[in-house]
Amino acid sequence: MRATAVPNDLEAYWIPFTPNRAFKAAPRLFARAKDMHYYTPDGRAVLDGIAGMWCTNAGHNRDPIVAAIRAEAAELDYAPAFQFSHPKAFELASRVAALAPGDLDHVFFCNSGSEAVDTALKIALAYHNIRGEGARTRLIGRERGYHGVGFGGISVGGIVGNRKYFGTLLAGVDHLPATYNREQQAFSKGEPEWGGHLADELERIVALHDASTIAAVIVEPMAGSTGVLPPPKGYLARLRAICDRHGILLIFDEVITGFGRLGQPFGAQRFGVTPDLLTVAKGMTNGTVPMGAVFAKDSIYDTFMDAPEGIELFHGYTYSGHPLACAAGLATLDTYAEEGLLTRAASLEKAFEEKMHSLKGEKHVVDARNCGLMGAIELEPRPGKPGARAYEAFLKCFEAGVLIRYTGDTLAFSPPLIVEKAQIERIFDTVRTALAAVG
Ligand code: PXG
Repeated sequence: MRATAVPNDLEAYWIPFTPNRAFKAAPRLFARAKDMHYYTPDGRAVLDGIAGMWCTNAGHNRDPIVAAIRAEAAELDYAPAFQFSHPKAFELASRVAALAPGDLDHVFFCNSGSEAVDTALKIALAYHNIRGEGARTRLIGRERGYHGVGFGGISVGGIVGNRKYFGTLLAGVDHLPATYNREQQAFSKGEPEWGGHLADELERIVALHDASTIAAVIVEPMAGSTGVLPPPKGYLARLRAICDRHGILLIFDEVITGFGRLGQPFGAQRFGVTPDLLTVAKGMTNGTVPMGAVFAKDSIYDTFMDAPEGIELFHGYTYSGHPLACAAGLATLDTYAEEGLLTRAASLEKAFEEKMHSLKGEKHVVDARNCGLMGAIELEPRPGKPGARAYEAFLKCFEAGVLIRYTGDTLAFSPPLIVEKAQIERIFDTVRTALAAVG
């Protein structure tokens, strides 16, 4: 056991998306990590059932990735991102573009999923503008969608708490209905049979606003944050067809589903539907150095490049394509390739599914759903106290040495893609014991 000194003043740090007062009264800290485990400051091992926050797909502190980041910090700490660049930015863009589906061949770098989403929305608007269709300004998201916390992302997102405090948001946004319906879909394995028709709601929205005013539709191919919602069979293909019919761009937000989570490099490949723009972050650098990106298909990129000489897109960040992030990304891709991690989820999916669905019938469990190495158990909320039951189950798992996530009354699971079957069993056995102990 290795102990780590802990700070004795927790006041200054304002922790994101966390009840700060409760947290500071009983803090949970991690001091280090290796492979499938975190270690608390007092040296207790915690099995990681959620890949950090859906991002450390190759497990923690992998030696080649650590070495690449160290070497780059000593070699090129920073290069200006506008008017200059550095070799690894081009190399990483080429290599990730080669993994992406279809002709999503061009890559714009940013530093997070939120920035990737706002970048994609801006590219969509500018694309129509320079083609002379500047009236296409509307953006369509989906209820229960999570697209980060920028103003663009919360506007197209569909989470009430993330929207209601923050003013008027972007104008001209509409939302598709959520694809989840427990009565029709409870305990589905993989893509639910029911719900493909919900894509046709896009036709209703088009009829209301007219296609000539709509720039883009953005969805997670499989929603993560709001409780792991696999797309109903046929849903994404129908969205694709409606977008094509009306000249609307389709954006997939693959911040969680990108880089192997669903058994293919991207969800687009798993579901056989190719978007026009695709956002990633998290797994791109195995969670090590912040990085996000937008993939654009050839015809979108070419439209910008066909414009008169000059800056084609008035957008970018000081840290777009940061050298450390690029070095981390390249080493991450090597690790994914060497260990077959971008498709490994496919070989573990059945074991993961069976073990997770074996929780059906346990106290409080009203649904279980999964796809790839991503799953959720939904609990009956405690009357008058939504979220309390899941929070308690989450705490009990943590005390028992297993890290999971909870959102509302849903427990979510998304282990690093190096997870072994015995560890999958341990995760769900721990959840079973926790559920038995939760009132
Ligand atoms: N899009 C999607 C689909 C996401 O899941 C973002 C954008 C924003 O990424 P950044 O890097 O700006 O946070 C996300 C982030 C959770 C959880 O457990 C999910 C996310 C982040 C933190 C927690 O539900 N997703």
